[in-house]
Amino acid sequence: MSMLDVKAIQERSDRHPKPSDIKFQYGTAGFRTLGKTLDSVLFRVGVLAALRSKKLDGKTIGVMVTASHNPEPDNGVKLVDPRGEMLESSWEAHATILANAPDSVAFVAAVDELVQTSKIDLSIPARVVFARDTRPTGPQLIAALKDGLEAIKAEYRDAGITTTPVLHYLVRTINTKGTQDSYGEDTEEGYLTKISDAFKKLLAGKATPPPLLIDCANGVGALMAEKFKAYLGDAFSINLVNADIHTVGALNNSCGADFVKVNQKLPPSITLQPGQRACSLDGDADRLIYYYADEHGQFHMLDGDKITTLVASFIVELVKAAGLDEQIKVGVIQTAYANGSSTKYLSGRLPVKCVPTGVKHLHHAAEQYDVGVYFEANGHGTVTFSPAAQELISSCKSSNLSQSATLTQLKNVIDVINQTVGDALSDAFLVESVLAHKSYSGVEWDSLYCDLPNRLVKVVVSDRNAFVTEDAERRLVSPLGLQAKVDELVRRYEGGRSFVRPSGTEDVVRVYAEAVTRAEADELAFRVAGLVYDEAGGDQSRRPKEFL
Ligand code: G16
Repeated sequence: MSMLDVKAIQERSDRHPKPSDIKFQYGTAGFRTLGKTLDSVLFRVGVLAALRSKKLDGKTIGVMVTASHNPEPDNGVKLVDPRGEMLESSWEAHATILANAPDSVAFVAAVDELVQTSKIDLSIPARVVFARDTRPTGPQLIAALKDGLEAIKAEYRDAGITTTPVLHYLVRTINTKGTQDSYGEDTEEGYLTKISDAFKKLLAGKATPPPLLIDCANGVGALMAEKFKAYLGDAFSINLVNADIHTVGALNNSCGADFVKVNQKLPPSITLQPGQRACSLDGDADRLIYYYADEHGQFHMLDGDKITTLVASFIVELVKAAGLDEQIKVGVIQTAYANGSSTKYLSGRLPVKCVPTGVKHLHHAAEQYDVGVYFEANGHGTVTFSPAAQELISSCKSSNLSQSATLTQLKNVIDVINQTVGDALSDAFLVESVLAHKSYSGVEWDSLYCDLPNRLVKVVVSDRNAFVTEDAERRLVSPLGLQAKVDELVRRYEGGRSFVRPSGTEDVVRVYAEAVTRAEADELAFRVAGLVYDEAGGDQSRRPKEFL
C-alpha cells in the first residue's frame, strides 16, 4: 500500500477550517444545512469520495452538491455509489466522523484510521464525477470539493450544473461503459436521448397528450426540461413555469413539489383551466407531484402514492399480458407517509412493504423484487427491474403480435425510467405514457382510490436526535412515554393515524396525521405537534398557536 500524502492533505485542509460550533451529520440525503457553513465538509467529502473509489477498485463515485427542496440559502452534498445508488450506509458514519474532526490534524488522523480499518489500498487510482444545482453557494462549495480531490490526487470529471438524477445516471453509465450491463452513453446527451426515445416509442400510435405544464421550482430542472423539448419534438409538448434560475431567492419559493405536497394547493404562480393537469418538480428535479383541475376548476393533488398506484398497476397489466406473471413478481415499497387509502388499495393487489423514510431504504427494498415500484408520498421515486427480469423481457420469444407489442412496451418502459434514483422528468414521461395507454385524464387516475385527509407539521426542537423511532418510523421509542400519549390521542379520531419522526434533512421533528375528515386530520396533527413541542421543552411563550 502506498502512503497517504499527509502533508498535502493537512496543508490544504487548513484552508477549509471546520466551524467549531457546528456538528455535521450525514443524514437522509447526505450533509444538509446552511450553504455558507459547508466549506470544510465539501473539502473532506472530496477526500472521502476518493477513498470510497479506491476501496471499490477505482470505480467512479458521484458527488452531488444540492439541498434539493430546502430553501435557497441551504446547500448539501451526497455521495453516489458506483451503480448510481446512494452511499452504502456503513460509510455514512465515516462521513460524519471525517466531517466533525475539529482540525486538520484530527482530520488526517481520521482519514488514516479509515484507511487502516477499511483496508484501503492507496495505490489504486480514485475517480470521481461531480455536479451541482443552481444554488448561489454552489461554486464556492465545488471549489472546496475540488481542493479535497486534488489533495488526494483523485481523477475527476466536472458534470457542471445539472440535476441529481442526471448525476446518478452518469455514475452508472461511466461504471458500466463497455460492459454487457451498459446503462447507456455516459453523457447528458446520452441521458436525454435514451429517455426521450423510449418515451416517443411509448406514445407512438396514441393520441398526442395535451401539453404538460411543468413547475420547475425555479431550479435546475428548468435547464433539463428545456433541453428535453428539442429531443421530444412534436411528440410531446411541455410548457415551463417557475423556470427562473437567476433571481436570488426564487428557488423553491412558493413553488415546487414540496410546496404543493405540504400545502396541498397550487403554487400562486399557476392557474389551471378546468380539466388541465400539471406537475411540479423540486429544486434538483428528483421529486414529482402531479395535480389537475376538475370541471369546476377545483385543485386535486396526485402525489407519490397516486403515482405508485398508476405505475404499479400498469406494469402488472403489461407483465400479465406478456405472459410473464409467473416469473416476474411486482412489489411496492412505501414509507409511513403513504396515505392509508393507498396502502389499503395496493395491499389487496400486490405485496407492499413499509420501510423508513429515505430513498436509500426504498431503493434497497425495491431491489428485492423482480420489479420494485416505489414513490415516497412526497413524489420521490422510481421503478427497479432486476437483471433477471430485464433479461427475461428482452429474450422472451413472442407467440403472437399482441404479446410482441406488449414486450416492446415493457422494454420501452424500462428505458424511459431512470432506475438509478427518483427522476422527476423521467417519472413524468412514464406517467404520461401510462395515461396515454389507459386513455386516462387526471379524474380517472385520481379515482383509483380516495385519499384520506392528512396533515404534515414541522416542530422546531432543540435536539431532534432525542426522538428515536422503530417499526419503520411508525412508533417512537424515545422520549419515553411520548408514544403512549400519541396513541391515546389517535384513539379519539375515527380512522386516525399519526406518527412522529426526526427529519434527516432539516433540523426539525415531523408530525404526520390522517383521519376521515380534513378538520380532524388537522386537529390530530396539531395536537400531536403540541405534545412534541412540550416534550422537547419548547419555550411556552413562543409555542405556535395552532399546536392545540
Ligand atoms: C430527501 C430524501 C427523501 C426524503 C426527504 C425528506 O429528499 O432523498 O428520501 O423523503 O429527503 O426527508 P426527511 O423527512 O428525513 O427530511 P430530497 O428531495 O430533499 O433529496
